[in-house]
Amino acid sequence: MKLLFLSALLALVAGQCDEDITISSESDLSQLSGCNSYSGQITVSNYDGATLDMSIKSADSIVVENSFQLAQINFGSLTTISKNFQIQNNTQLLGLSIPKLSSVDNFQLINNPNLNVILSTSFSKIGNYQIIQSQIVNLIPVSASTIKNIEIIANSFLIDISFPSVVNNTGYINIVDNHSSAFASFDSLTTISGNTTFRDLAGLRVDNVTTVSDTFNVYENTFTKLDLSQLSTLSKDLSIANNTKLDTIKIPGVSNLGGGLQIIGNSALTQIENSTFTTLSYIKGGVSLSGPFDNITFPALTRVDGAFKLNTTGTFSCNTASTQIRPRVKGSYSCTQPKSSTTSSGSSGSSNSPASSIVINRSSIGAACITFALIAATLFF
Ligand SMILES: *[C@@H]1O[C@H](CO)[C@@H](O)[C@H](O)[C@H]1NC(C)=O
Ligand SMILES: *[C@@H]1O[C@H](CO)[C@@H](O)[C@H](O)[C@H]1NC(C)=O
Ligand SMILES: *[C@@H]1O[C@H](CO)[C@@H](O)[C@H](O)[C@H]1NC(C)=O
Ligand SMILES: *[C@@H]1O[C@H](CO)[C@@H](O)[C@H](O)[C@H]1NC(C)=O
Ligand SMILES: *[C@@H]1O[C@H](CO)[C@@H](O)[C@H](O)[C@H]1NC(C)=O
Ligand SMILES: *[C@@H]1O[C@H](CO)[C@@H](O)[C@H](O)[C@H]1NC(C)=O
Ligand SMILES: *[C@@H]1O[C@H](CO)[C@@H](O)[C@H](O)[C@H]1NC(C)=O
Ligand SMILES: *[C@@H]1O[C@H](CO)[C@@H](O)[C@H](O)[C@H]1NC(C)=O
Ligand SMILES: *[C@@H]1O[C@H](CO)[C@@H](O)[C@H](O)[C@H]1NC(C)=O
Ligand SMILES: CC(=O)N[C@H]1CO[C@H](CO)[C@@H](O)[C@@H]1O
Repeated sequence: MKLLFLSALLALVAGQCDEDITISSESDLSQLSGCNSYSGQITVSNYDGATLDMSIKSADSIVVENSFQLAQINFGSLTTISKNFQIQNNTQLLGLSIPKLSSVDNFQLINNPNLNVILSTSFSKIGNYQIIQSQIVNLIPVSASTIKNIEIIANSFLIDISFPSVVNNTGYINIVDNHSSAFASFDSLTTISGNTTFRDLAGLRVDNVTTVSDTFNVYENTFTKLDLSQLSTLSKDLSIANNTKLDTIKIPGVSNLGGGLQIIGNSALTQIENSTFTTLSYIKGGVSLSGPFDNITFPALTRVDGAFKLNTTGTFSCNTASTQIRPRVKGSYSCTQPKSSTTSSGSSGSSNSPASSIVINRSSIGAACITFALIAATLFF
């Protein structure tokens, strides 16, 4: 009873612990003294100090933004944030100390371009996890098995991007890093609900993923193998573009692709072989393939509902595509073979023959001879 009375008195002296509050100076901080847990949002904006210390244990939300003097944040007692934890636009911020924070719904570190030291424990409960533009070298570990969105962008010193405990991703994943050695690994991950993009990575491990309910994009990475051996459900588009060293793709278990397929600009990818799309039988959307292909095989393909576009600069020919692939395409079909000096087949209007290749229409040999004569005339006379 006495204790209750005492704390009630303290709260009265110290002010409210349950209203949204904005803090912009060290003296404003006294309004929080006596608050252990805070129901409401604490916003620190245009703060005039170099160090921000708070001893709050929990709050609905804490936002620290646009504080250009701030170098160090110390939230030594903080364990729980039920809504948002946002640290945003603090250009001089170097360090963040959250040694006990283990539960947060929306965790965002955005545009703190000098932030390089985070003192933390692991997140045992986390919704969104977003770190954009910092100099951190280590992620805050996640021990939770479920996570919502993951967004890791432009952290140019970050190499190890691993989420070993995450099993279910109920949102999207967007990992766009710029360290040339960055690798992402999700060793336990089985399901991804939202859009997924992996860009600029030197390594990617998502071996155990079985289900992707949205698009899956793999862009501009430098790894050589894309292994999705456990994947059986891919509900929307698959796009693999501009990966300069990629030479092997393994997605043997997807039989129905719920969207389109794009494989373009992968300069080392010469084979789409039996082990690439072993069981793929139906593609709901269009297909766009462009690259130095020597072999293209879809051993189980029966039907492509969308348009089919092939640009082959390897030895795989439009002739072969025309007999092996074209009969299964319901949408429009086109094949180009820029380097080829032989035929570009596919006789309907949708077939393109670029100017650089010579096309011989066998039913109009006369015309071809006239063309040849004209070329010869310009060359020799
Ligand atoms: C962060 O700074 C940028 C540019 O200075 C500004 O456009 C943006 O609104 C700021 N964000 C916040 C949350 O204040
Ligand atoms: C990543 O690096 C590339 C190449 O250096 C650069 O063009 C791009 O703007 C960078 N992206 C981000 C998000 O920093
Ligand atoms: C992951 O999601 C699946 C399907 O929704 C569910 O059966 C499974 O229990 C979830 N696993 C975890 C660890 O949350
Ligand atoms: C990946 O899946 C395999 C087979 O289901 C399992 O044995 C292995 O432990 C999983 N790996 C991880 C890191 O969960
Ligand atoms: C997912 O991808 C679609 C198509 O590219 C896009 O319209 C949508 O905004 C993306 N959603 C997210 C959350 O990135
Ligand atoms: C791939 O590279 C081409 C040519 O540089 C570019 O136009 C295209 O936007 C890139 N696509 C992706 C998904 O990176
Ligand atoms: C690919 O699979 C087809 C059909 O199953 C088979 O006829 C062909 O020999 C295989 N090719 C290779 C190189 O294994
Ligand atoms: C075909 O690929 C080559 C080499 O990547 C490229 O230069 C050309 O523009 C592409 N043509 C079409 C029609 O996509
Ligand atoms: C080939 O020539 C014949 C006769 O001149 C013409 O009817 C046909 O449309 C031509 N085919 C192509 C693909 O140009
Ligand atoms: C596995 C396979 O079919 N390989 C072939 C790919 O294409 C090259 C060149 O056309 C052939 O020599 C290979 O046998």
